[in-house]
Amino acid sequence: MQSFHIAVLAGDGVGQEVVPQAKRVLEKVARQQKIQFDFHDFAWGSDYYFRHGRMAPADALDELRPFDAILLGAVGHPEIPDHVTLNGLLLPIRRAFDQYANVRPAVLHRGVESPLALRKGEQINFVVVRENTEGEYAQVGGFVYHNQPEEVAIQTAVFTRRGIERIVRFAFELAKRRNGKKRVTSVTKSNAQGFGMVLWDRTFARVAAEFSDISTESLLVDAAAMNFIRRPESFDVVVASNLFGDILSDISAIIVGSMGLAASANLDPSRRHPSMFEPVHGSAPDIAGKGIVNPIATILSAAMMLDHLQLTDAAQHVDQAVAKVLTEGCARTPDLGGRNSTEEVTDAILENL
Ligand code: GGG
Repeated sequence: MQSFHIAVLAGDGVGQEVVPQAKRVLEKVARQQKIQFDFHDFAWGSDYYFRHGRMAPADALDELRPFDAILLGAVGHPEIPDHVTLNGLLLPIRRAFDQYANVRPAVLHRGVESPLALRKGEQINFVVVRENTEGEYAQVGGFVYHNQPEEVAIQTAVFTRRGIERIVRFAFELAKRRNGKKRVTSVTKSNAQGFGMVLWDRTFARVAAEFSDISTESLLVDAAAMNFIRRPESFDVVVASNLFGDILSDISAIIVGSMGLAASANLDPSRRHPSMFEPVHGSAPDIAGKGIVNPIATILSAAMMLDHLQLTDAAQHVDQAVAKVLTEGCARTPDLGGRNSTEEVTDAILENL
């Protein structure tokens, strides 16, 4: 029997509620497909921080390295600065395991209402590919005269030719594989940021020349934000820097109905390291502990994990079960206008699996 070792980091807030639901789905699909998941739960995150003064042990990355994949819930706590929680757990994992491609699909499912007034028959089905290891998230900079009136903070964005080239190439290859419009949109702000983003534009043009069957478009990030609302149906694969990809994928999540549906994969396409799968949403302290968080973003992230582990049938079965529940509207959490609990939505998905 094929067996997979999965590191599970439920993390903070609603992460503790959605990850057990994704595990229920994975356990059922494993029984059906005659595969096995060995889950190893790591109690890292904000509770760990309150006890030890850090989000995870010093050798956390070494502990995670041997796993086939990582399933993560959320990080963030109202009593700990966000830069501490993010830089203490999530970002080091993405960087250390070279998970340079953050893939965030945006699909408007049948039965789900978009807040946009779409023209009849228009579909939203695109994917944001976010550069995940450098750019504006590179931890380069520092404070001078810390906490003094003349304090200076320097935050440097790092764009490398290698980093841009590999994410742009990943986007083109994804566009080739996808059954979509065969189109890649590159997003920068190169009119204002005349170094890193100019290198991005040049690199995009150079890589695009290798893919004559894929059409291209280059947008400034402000125009991209506008066009996500104005013409969302026109996008297929959108490639953007770390910060822009993060912001744009919140827009893409909400126009397809809810942050509670937005899945993501942090991929090391070379497969040298474990890749990590997580919902786009954070720890949502306002609804944590109420049993009403939507588990679907995490369940769809688990389906992306199955796909990455080359368990294609299993991934499709989970996607189809979710699609059926959304189409029929038989169970919905409040973010989608329903009254069902987190567990009830998972129950409905399990019934359809
Ligand atoms: N689901 C993971 C999570 O908690 N994300 C919260 C967050 O702030 N992420 C920042 C990022 O992805 O850059």
